Amino acid sequence: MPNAPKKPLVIVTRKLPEIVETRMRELFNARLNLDDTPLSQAALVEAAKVAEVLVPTVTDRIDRAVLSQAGPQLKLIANFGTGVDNIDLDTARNRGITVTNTPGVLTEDTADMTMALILAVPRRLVEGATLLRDPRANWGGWSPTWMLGHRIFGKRLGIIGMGRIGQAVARRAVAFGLQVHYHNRRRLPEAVEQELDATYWDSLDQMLARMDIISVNCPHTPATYHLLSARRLKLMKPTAYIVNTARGEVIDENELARLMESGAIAGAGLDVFENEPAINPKLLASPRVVALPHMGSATIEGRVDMGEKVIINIKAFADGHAPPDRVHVAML
Ligand code: 8YV
Repeated sequence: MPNAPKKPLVIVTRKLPEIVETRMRELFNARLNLDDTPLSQAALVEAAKVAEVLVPTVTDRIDRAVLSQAGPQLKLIANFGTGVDNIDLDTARNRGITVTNTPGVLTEDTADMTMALILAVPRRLVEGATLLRDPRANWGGWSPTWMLGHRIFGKRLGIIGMGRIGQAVARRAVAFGLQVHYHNRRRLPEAVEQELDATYWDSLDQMLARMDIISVNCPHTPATYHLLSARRLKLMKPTAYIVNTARGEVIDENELARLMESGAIAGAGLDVFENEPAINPKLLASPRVVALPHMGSATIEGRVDMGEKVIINIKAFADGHAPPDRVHVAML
């Protein structure tokens, strides 16, 4: 009987859903992280020295230092996540390491969370809910002028980054009566613009100055780091809201906190932060900020689908095929 093909050593940096781990054990020589303790940089280096496939997440910094100490057997980084800003892609490419991600399967969940924040911030959802649980608040009942927020219907939503998630946000926004505007590196085909009833702005500056709500839905790349810089944030109307479910690094967080404090921006819904898990304390202190702990794709269905994508990418690679979700620097 011919020998069974050797299973690749796959090192997974965080605990994944049970069903994903079980399948990985069946298919690969999988080294799992059952107690979910995040790996230090030194532990990542050790993993890269022996793994044939590394499965990191957003919390692992796979930087030049890690990659330059990787052993020659490391041929694939199958990221558990869509964003790949945790990986030094140039160094990976120079060392002949393929990088894959998990696009598509968290689009709808992330768009739902974006829409939830678009609703929550102007309508003061968290403020109201928190208040009822505070025994000191002693709610005396309904009042015509109490807890008033602002209407969503008819307002202008400016989406920055009209990829899969941006378009899924636009579909939801249309159903809520928002006017959809967008800025993107490339203009969408006319048919898609018509379907979404979306207006394109070549100039991000001009769009920012005219929107009631801004939603950040672009990836974090060297080109989008602090895309919403101090100068650009100041272009927003003082009555405008900002929502970010993409990456904290796209917004200058300290400047956002300052502008929120001075009342130059009306409110913010933030699921991601520049230096996670640290958050600028001024943001957390503001009642006009709804802050979430990076939950955009946090559904069990989403995480299982992500795991399935990771497995398909590894399996294809191990069988000598091109994995379906290869990341190319040029496409970011
Ligand atoms: C994931 C995300 O939870 O996929 C992404 O880019 O931001 C998140 O939804 C995380 O990245 C997992 O690594």
